[in-house]
Amino acid sequence: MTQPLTLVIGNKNYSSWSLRPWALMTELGIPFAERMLKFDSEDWDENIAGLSPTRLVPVLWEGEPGQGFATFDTSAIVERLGDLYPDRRVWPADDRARARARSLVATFHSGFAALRSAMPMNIRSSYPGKGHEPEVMAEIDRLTTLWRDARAEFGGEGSFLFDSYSAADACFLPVASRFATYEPPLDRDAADYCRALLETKAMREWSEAARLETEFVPEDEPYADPP
Ligand SMILES: N[C@@H](CCC(=O)N[C@@H](CS)C(=O)NCC(=O)O)C(=O)O
Repeated sequence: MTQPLTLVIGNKNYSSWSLRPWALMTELGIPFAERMLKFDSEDWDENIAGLSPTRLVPVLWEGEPGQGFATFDTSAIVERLGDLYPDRRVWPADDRARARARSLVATFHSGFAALRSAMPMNIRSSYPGKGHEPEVMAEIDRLTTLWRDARAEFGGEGSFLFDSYSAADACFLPVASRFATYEPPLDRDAADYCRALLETKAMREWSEAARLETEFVPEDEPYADPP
């Protein structure tokens, strides 16, 4: 019997890593409580050490947060969810599709630094044209090619990368959000895929909450002056 789950997350406007497991759990109907620690807050300073062994978010707790069992880093959290809920299709059922899904997630997790630094997730903001440096555009081209190839080989008629929504799609939600904020030119396949991601129920719910947040985190705001 799985103990109650709590996901420790950061600000919804900015925390791209928190969004991934939150959306995956929400979309797959895995019950959990949310504990938000806002960046640069007293709550963060007082509680991050107790709630996160790495002092980063997200962290998944089984049982009492801070006392139960912690899994940290999004990749490990996704694998833990797959172990706890083998019937929920965290990954595609077909083994080659699953291998490709894991390849896409791993390659994004460990790379695409130019895209991540020039286009930090900022759901409530709109900066069309910002961050369109050549190295960022080259990464976008590489990533959208990986998407197109996965969809062509495994996606069937659906809107997602594989036959149904999976951890791979959750991984790319923040990318779709970045593209909505910075509006780089995208080919039609990539634009359609991003639209499908942004229209998922979990993403709409998260984005609605993100737009209500007012905190300004300077490290994530290269294109705005503090209010
Ligand atoms: N590789 C980690 C990255 C986690 C991460 O960098 N989280 C950011 C927020 S999105 C964080 O906690 N930043 C707080 C800090 O650096 O103090 C993962 O996949 O979970």
